[in-house]
Amino acid sequence: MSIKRFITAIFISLILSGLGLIPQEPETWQVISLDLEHVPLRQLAGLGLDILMQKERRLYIVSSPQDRMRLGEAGLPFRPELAFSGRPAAVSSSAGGGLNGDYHSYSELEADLRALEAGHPGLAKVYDIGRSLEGRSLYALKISDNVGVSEPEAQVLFLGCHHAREWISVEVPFLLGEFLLINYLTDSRVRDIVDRSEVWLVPLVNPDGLEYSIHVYRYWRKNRRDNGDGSFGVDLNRNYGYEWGYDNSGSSPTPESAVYRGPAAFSERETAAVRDLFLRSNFQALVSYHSFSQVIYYPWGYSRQPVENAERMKGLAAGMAQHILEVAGTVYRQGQSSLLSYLTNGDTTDWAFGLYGIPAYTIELEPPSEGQGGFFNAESEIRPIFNDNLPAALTLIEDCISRYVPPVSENGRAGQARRLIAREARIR
Ligand code: 0X9
Ligand code: CA
Ligand code: ZN
Repeated sequence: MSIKRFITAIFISLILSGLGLIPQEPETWQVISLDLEHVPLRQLAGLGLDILMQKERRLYIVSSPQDRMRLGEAGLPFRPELAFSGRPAAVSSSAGGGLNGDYHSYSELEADLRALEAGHPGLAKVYDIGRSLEGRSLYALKISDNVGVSEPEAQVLFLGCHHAREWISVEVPFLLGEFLLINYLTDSRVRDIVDRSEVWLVPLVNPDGLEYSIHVYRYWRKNRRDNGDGSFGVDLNRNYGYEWGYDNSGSSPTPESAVYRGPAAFSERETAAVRDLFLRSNFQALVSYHSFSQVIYYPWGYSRQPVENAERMKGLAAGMAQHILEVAGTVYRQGQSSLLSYLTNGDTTDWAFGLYGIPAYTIELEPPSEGQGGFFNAESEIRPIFNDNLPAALTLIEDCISRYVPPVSENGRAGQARRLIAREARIR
């Protein structure tokens, strides 16, 4: 555009914006993408752009308002993907399949959980069980018959994404929920499970970390607490309250460490939300999905001492590994975490087992090694990884159903009857 036209355009837009007639461009960072068919890479050289990645002939860029202005002046067309200013409300889900592909972002998961709830009334209910540090909702999906009622049924909890970069660990619990709901009417095994248990899913324990991993730094692990010393993040899988900070093996008191355990047990809103969900519930078993290395761990993590009286927990681990193997021949090892890998303290499963005595597992999903992809699972691997893990999850729930004894103080009819009898006995 000529100088004259440029000045005229600025003049007109100043007048119009003064009148409030054109919406102000938000002063935010945006992920934008350019079509490389139309914008050759060499045209972008020299613009000093922060290139995020190239995917399917599109180039993704983290852009400031100035970057976008320069692109506009150079006549290079771009498409907005995401806006962010570090505040969750500014993050739109307009990336669609773009930036994080088929994986769920926070807002995509929120929408999909709500869609499951809306599509399966009476069977699925979304609960807001807390807020992350940056203000995102921590969502739980409950799946059961009469879902609005708390019935005396076995409750099993599946958690995902304590660690931001372990994207696949969001998908497996989410797909488990979707599977149970989609197949409820047609599959008698699924119907039995849903009718006789309460399955709880929290696919995204660490939403702030996940968003940071999607938009800023793919390898981020912790949450996004500002530690006040220039470092960020607490390792949520070191922040639980059983033998928290027992020693410094695999758990660090140093804020900048990737395994920083936080200033106190349950100092983080995300772990406190899981703890509070436990306090309101009666879970019979827990699985926390992580990635990667194809292994099923059970406590202890804080000590090499063997767990006592845990034959059932060990037997179930062996059974789950066998079920996974039978799907497609994928080998998951299983055993005590501190013996099979390294010592840690303050992890989810030590706490659940240590405090509640329930079988508690960390399942490290595929692949087996860094060399085979590490934290990066192809989108085409999401389904097969879920399929591998489905029978193991179902049999764990079924085992809990078969052993379930309703508590004496439950609110169901039996409990009411017991209370009435007790009252009459007192009156007499
Ligand atoms: O270190 C962790 O929290 C888990 N591994 S991950 O690579 N997903 O971070 C493993 C926890 C299992 N517990 C022990 N190894 N003690
Ligand atoms: Ca029920
Ligand atoms: Zn992990």
